[in-house]
Amino acid sequence: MRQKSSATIQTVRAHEILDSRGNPTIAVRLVLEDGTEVWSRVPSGASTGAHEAVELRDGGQRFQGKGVQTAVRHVNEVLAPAVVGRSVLETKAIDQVLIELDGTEQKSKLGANAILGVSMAVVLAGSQVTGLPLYRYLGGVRARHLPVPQLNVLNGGAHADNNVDIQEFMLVPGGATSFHQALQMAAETYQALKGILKQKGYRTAVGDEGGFAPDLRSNREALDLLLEAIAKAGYTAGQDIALAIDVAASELWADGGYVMENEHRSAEQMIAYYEELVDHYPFVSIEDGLAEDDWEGWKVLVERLGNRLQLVGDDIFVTNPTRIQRGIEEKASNAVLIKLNQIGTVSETLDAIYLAQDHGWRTVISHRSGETEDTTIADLAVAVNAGQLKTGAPARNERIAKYNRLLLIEDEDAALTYAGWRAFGR
Ligand code: 2PG
Ligand code: MG
Repeated sequence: MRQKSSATIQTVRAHEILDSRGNPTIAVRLVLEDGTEVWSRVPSGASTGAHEAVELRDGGQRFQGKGVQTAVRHVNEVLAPAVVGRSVLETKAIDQVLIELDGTEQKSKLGANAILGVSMAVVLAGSQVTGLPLYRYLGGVRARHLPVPQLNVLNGGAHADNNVDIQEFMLVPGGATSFHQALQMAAETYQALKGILKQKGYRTAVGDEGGFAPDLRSNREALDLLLEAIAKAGYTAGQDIALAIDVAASELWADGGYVMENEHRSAEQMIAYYEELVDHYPFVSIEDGLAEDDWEGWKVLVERLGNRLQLVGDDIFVTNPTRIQRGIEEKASNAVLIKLNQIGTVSETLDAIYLAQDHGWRTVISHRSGETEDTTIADLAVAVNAGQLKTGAPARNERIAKYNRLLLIEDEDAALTYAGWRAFGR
């Protein structure tokens, strides 16, 4: 291991930059006493859960209220002075300082965006100073698998201006033998899908995560289009590439139930609908099939479908160990979506992941719909053997940056193998 002279933090400075939707977000530049310099960039969601850590926005006129100058100031004036002079190798202790300086349940005082910018910069610097790639620095010798990507190729819901109410329709190339092959299969299917949409006279403009966003007749039509594209690209649906959806059902919640395809439905009716879909299509995963506070519904969902496929909780758990613990006790899921900015520090994110894994839950590391060129989540997925990563379509550079990072990791580290269907218990 190449040990540089000093891991001591010299300066930490935040900046307001733009994310992939053109909204402000935070970048943090951290410099060590030995001159090592790193940048972290914080993502931002659209279908945000009510229980997520708070993303601090300025309000007022600037950027329609979405400025982050206050959060930038909190980094520069409150967080930076508390961490300067400390070693970046003490990640957990530094995260604890950040958490205590905020002192609120949802990091609403200083802002989870401010806190995460610093927390991510600290591990990035730790990786630099130890001479280890980030996934090795975080995962050590335990890091073994490259994740199966979940690629969102048709966008709806809060991520697109179309009439489709399921937020994400994803390709899951678990049948590949390497990450390279998985990405190739997905990219070829994505291009095939574009051709099919054009042929049918549909729009091929894309949504926030790079997936196509045409107006469609139904959710089933979206799924049929994916099957057609998989076949056209020369692959076998279910065997080479399976399907996944993120319903983002918190966004469909209305009057104690759900509005899907213009019909008001109970949780029971939503579950019956998913059962039908799972009977007809090669699904391996349904994310947020029910809403963030519908714990009773989730328990029924798991009873009915939990032994057939992965049921991923995003808004219900918000990467929060306390909520995940409740989910484990109440059998309200069998997998969890992991987003760094839902909880606000790297240490708490690792706690959430290991808690889930220790109880046999699957873990899906995730981007946000508002992203940057930051690739931390790609390394995180490898570090913790998450087995799965969702980071959008194989298009748009803020998505591709993460996939490209994994291509390079696979090229460079022969000790890693592609997780494949093992990540789904097959
Ligand atoms: C989700 C995410 C990412 P957002 O719901 O899983 O796809 O969307 O970042 O808008 O919450
Ligand atoms: Mg989600």
